[in-house]
Amino acid sequence: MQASFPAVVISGTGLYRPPHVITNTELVEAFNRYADLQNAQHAEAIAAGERKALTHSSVEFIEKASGIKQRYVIEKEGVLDPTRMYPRFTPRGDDEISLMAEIAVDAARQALSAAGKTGADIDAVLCSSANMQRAYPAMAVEIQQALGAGGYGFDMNVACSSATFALEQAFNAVRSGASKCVLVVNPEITSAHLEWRDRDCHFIFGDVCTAVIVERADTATGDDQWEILGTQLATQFSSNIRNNFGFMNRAEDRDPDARDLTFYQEGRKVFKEVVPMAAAHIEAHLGKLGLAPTQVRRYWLHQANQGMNQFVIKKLVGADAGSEVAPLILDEYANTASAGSIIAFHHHHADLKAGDTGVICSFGAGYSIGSVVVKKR
Ligand code: CO8
Repeated sequence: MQASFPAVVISGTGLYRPPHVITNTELVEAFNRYADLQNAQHAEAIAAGERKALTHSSVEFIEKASGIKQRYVIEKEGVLDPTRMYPRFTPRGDDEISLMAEIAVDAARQALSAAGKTGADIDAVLCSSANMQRAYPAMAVEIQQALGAGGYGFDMNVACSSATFALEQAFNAVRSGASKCVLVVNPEITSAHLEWRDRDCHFIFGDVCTAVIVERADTATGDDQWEILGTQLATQFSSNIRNNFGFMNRAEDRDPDARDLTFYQEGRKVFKEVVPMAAAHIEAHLGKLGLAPTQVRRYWLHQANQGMNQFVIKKLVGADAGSEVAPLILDEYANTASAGSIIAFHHHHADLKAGDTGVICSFGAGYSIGSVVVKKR
């Protein structure tokens, strides 16, 4: 006999948006100043052929190759200082809330308010993002305490698929009866692990935090509920998106400024390999639920590259679909790692009607792909 599970819904979302914007023009100006300084400093080595001169970045390239026009960051001056090129954060004491927890609590309070819940209603907190501020204690436990939540909390990391993978954990915890109301937060402080001195990737990422409340349909009281019809996760190992920063670095006597200790990738390979994987994954998931891709009203896709999303949608629905079918937010936010598909959902779901279906889907490092199929109640 098949077990019957209660209906589970997403009943609220929240979004922390950092206070500072870096436009492509500002970004490129800072990078080009940095490149000129470096080239002047190493002029002799460059002339002797011992070192390659750095080439200027360009706004036109960034917009054409990615669709990104700007990004939000928590701290701007350090990033744009050509003698620094990364954000400047003030260290906090052990008795102060950490930055990751602070932005997660902000997004969580918005999601709780949208769902008509308080922190006391939450009995599990999943803090899921591409990088963690520290190893322990878990940020999730800190967030749990700050919100006055019960139950348990833990951190998890599946790079750009951290949000969808956490949503599956939340969905399973609620439908199995293990948890009543789960908070998923995705604080992405990408500015601290992006290599702003590398023109191949300096334009890609932005900071943000998203939050999602997952609970049983029979406890949900908010007027904006999305039943989770199913989740599907997949991984396949690849080194094409990588960051070797970790606790072993000191013991390996690594130079802390080594290039592989921040984000790096083979962007073109990622583009080519991940598009067909993501499209096939979504199609198979929908098939299991008895749905054809053309029956889906909206796709809230991972936000890494405008062209990637257009190809995925073309494979799924067989035509160039506009923002009505697959809204883009990366022009404004850039790639926000795991938060991108959730931001797209947060901003672009209010016009859908009861019975409409949609797919939240992430794809990224690992490789990892996660899809969550939802229906408006
Ligand atoms: N300005 C001018 N020219 C440039 C620039 C620039 N800024 N950058 C590169 N170029 C040049 C290159 O040098 C190259 O020149 P040449 O032909 O002479 O060699 C030319 O432009 C073309 O370069 P590419 O082939 O690299 O350009 P693409 O068209 O492939 O575009 C992209 C590059 C935009 C990166 C594209 O490949 C892409 O978006 N790929 C998909 C990447 C992706 O989705 N990655 C996922 C990453 S996110 C993730 O999984 C989570 C990681 C964890 C978060 C980390 C946070 C920091």
